This record gives sequence, C-alpha cells and structure tokens, in this order.
Amino acid sequence: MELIGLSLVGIMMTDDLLVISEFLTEQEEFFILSNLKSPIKKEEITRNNVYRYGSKTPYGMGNISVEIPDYLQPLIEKVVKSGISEVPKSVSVNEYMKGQSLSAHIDSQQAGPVITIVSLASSATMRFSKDKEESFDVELLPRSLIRMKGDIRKKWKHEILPLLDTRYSIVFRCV
Ligand SMILES: O=C(O)CCC(=O)C(=O)O
Repeated sequence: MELIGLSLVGIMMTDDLLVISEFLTEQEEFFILSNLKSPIKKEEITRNNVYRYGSKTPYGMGNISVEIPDYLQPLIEKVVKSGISEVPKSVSVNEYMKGQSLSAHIDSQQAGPVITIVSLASSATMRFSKDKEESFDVELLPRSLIRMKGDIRKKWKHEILPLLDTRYSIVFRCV
C-alpha cells in the first residue's frame, strides 16, 4: 500500500483493519468542520444525526442529495491518493452529541466490501465484537482514519460507546 504524505507514526494495520492517527491535519479538520452545515442541537435525541450523500445503494433512506458536497472532495482525494480506498460513491456524515452512542451493528451487505471512517472534533471508542465472546476496542482520535474490510467488516460488529463530547464521523462506502 502506498501512503502519500502521511507520517507512518500511529498506524495500526492488520489485513482487515487499518487505523491511522493524524490522517488529517488540524487545518484540514477545521476546514471540514466549518463547512458542516448543521449542527442540530437536539440534546434529547438518543441517536446520532446522519446526513447521507451520493449513491442510495448502501442506505436508501434519508439521502440528502446525489451530489457529494464540494467541501468533502479534498478529503476524498486524500483517501484515494493514499491508496486507502477507491473513489467512494456514497458518504454519510454522522453528528453525535455528548452522551450519544451507536449500537453494535454490521453495515448492510449492500454497503460494499470496504468501509472507511474519518473522525472529527473529539475522540470515540469503537468496540468490535464477535459472537458475544470476543471483543476489542479501538480509540478513534480526532483526525484519525479507520478502514475495515474482510472479516472485520463482514463478521464483526462495531459500535460507538457513549461520547464525552460532540463528535463527527465521515463514512465512505464504495457502492
Ligand atoms: O461514527 C463512527 O465512527 C461509526 C459510524 C458507523 O459505524 C456507521 O455509520 O455505520
């Protein structure tokens, strides 16, 4: 795999799981955060807000537009140039308020073989679990990237534990 312009410090990799801390610079993170249109401050809601763009194949519901917003293009280019993913066809922006979480799930099979997620604004713990017997946690720092494929994507559930602060994640899927 070719990594262009990335520090090799902070990379964890197995065949199925790649985690890169400081994938984004602080300036790149600031640019994306200042372009995110929302935040809808619904402190009472129990689950995160999701804004979906691009192809409707992975998740038909709640698609905002078939166009992927321009402000996400530099990030997409960096992900693709780094050899991490093909050009994504669909993008979800998740907005979490303090205390919110995302329950354990495996992304729908229509969501394709590779899922790439970039974290912004605050840290999250992503817990992976399989058959209620095995589990491990990955700390997703702001500006980090995680890519799941193979068994980790198809057979392991992942969840986000309750957050200590507002957080955004940008999820790329190639279908
Ligand atoms: O917020 C995250 O990092 C996880 C998002 C996720 O698992 C999903 O959108 O399916």
